[in-house]
Amino acid sequence: MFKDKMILKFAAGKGGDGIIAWKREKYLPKGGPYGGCGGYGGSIILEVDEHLISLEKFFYKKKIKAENAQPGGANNKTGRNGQDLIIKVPLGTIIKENGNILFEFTQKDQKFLLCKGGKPGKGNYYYRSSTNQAPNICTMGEDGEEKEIELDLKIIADIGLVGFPNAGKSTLMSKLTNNKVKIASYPFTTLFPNIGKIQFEDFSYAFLADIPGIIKDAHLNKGLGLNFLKHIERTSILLFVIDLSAEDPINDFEILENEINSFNPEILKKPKIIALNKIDLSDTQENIKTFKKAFPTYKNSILEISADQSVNLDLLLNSLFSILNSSSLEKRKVESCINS
Ligand SMILES: Nc1nc2c(ncn2[C@@H]2O[C@H](COP(=O)(O)OP(=O)(O)OP(=O)(O)O)[C@@H](O)[C@H]2O)c(=O)[nH]1
Ligand SMILES: [Mg+2]
Repeated sequence: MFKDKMILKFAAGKGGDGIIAWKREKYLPKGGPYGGCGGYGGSIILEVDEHLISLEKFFYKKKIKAENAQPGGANNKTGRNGQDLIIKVPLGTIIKENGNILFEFTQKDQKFLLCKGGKPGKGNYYYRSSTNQAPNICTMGEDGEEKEIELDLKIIADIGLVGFPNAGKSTLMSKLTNNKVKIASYPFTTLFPNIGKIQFEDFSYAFLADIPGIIKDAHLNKGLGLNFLKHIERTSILLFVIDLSAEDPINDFEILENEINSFNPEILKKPKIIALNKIDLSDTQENIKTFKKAFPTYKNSILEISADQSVNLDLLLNSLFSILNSSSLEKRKVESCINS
């Protein structure tokens, strides 16, 4: 089950209470204060796990709580600290409280202290002084921070695949990346986003995101709707896949552009590559010609390919590589695999 949004309560552990205790030793008749302080409550820390691409592990949870600390002990013993709780979240998770962004996980190895554990209470040993040698007071440990948090996942990838159902997006994904996703001849085979890694010849790499197909009126919730488009909002390149054997590829492309535009017009400002797919099938030459004629401005962005038969995929990879390396991109560049 893929989940990319949820609201959850998080609570750090309570600090341990301080206690009142007295020194009572056989040959020490006067005794004295001897109550220890409590420990620190466990904090909640969020941390990126690059291998996660969904928030589903939180689905059955309502509240996540870190451990409380132990109270102080007699003999001025400090209570044990509550254990910090480290929770792994997918790269691309946005942490919001009351609609405000607290943190965004955009890089691997990032950590965020979400809820701080409660401070300890003090035992009566702490309060001893020259003027008060037998303090009869102690304080309680503080509650840990508690927050209601919205987790919103927007996958971070370099290239986003868009197209109608059955256009061949997943076929292309499985040819270009290490992710062998499900492919089938019926629409809506892909029901949630997938990510794969493209390895370029110079050992650099980029992440490709495959999202479910989009159809006409997806903005009115037809098909699987448009919610998955948020997962390509942060990509550097849009890779359209158009099925040349469809009845009207030109209309298909226009529909895709309109649907994306109604979701977020900013997405369409990204560099695009339009892969006209399935050229291995007969009678596709005419569609190629009319498509190119209909979109002269995209002349240099159109490539004819066969994902299934691996035709022109090297050209496609070259185009992706050169766009990713172009200095005009303010987004993350292709990183060297040595750093991966
Ligand atoms: N002839 C031919 N068939 C292809 C080509 N690429 C994909 N197909 C076929 O088209 C069908 C759909 O392919 P998928 O890769 O599952 O398409 P998709 O765009 O991921 O579809 P959804 O997940 O439903 O959105 C499958 O039967 C593929 O084998 C191609 O280049 N040539
Ligand atoms: Mg698919």
